[in-house]
Amino acid sequence: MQFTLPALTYEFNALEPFIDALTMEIHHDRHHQTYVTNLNIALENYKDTELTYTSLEDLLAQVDTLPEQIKNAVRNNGGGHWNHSFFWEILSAEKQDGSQMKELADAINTSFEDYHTFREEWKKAALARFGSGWVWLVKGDNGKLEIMTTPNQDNPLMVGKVPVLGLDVWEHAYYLKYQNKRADYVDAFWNAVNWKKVEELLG
Ligand code: MN3
Repeated sequence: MQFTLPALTYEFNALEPFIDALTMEIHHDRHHQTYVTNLNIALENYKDTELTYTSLEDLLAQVDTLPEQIKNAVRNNGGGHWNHSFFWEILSAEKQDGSQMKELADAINTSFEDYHTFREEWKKAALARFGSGWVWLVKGDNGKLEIMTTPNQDNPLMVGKVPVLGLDVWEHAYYLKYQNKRADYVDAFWNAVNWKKVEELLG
């Protein structure tokens, strides 16, 4: 299976001023492309052996049991490819008010008391993730939504969870505009969330 870089459905500058155009361009065209390229190289070099998967999601779900020679490459680059593909989709140039979407608002209120509490917990998690990683909103076991973070390019699929929202907190995602101020980037993110997509993912 050969993987390819998905095109963005909006311009690099579409998320200004919250996420700047240069960051989007480098993030998509270089960082994401590198994950795709390195994932393909790793799988290409491994094609003679028994490795069966039907999709990237399938591959990531079995990452812990993959052969040692390919495990880290798939974890880092396959995770990187999936995470960024997901991230581009949950961002939107059109400002959306998630609180006006009933199913979404109900899910957040049931899981976190209210939207404000959800935002606070999300920010706390984003700032507590040391170094590089991601913050996620996932479907929990009891039908409620949960916040989790992962290091590097790990993601919820690797532990059997389904994400509905994610935020890249690697420095490459915000450093040009926000430098060391991750908190400001986390706050700005809410202006660029594609809540319609999130609600769709809630299912
Ligand atoms: Mn990134």
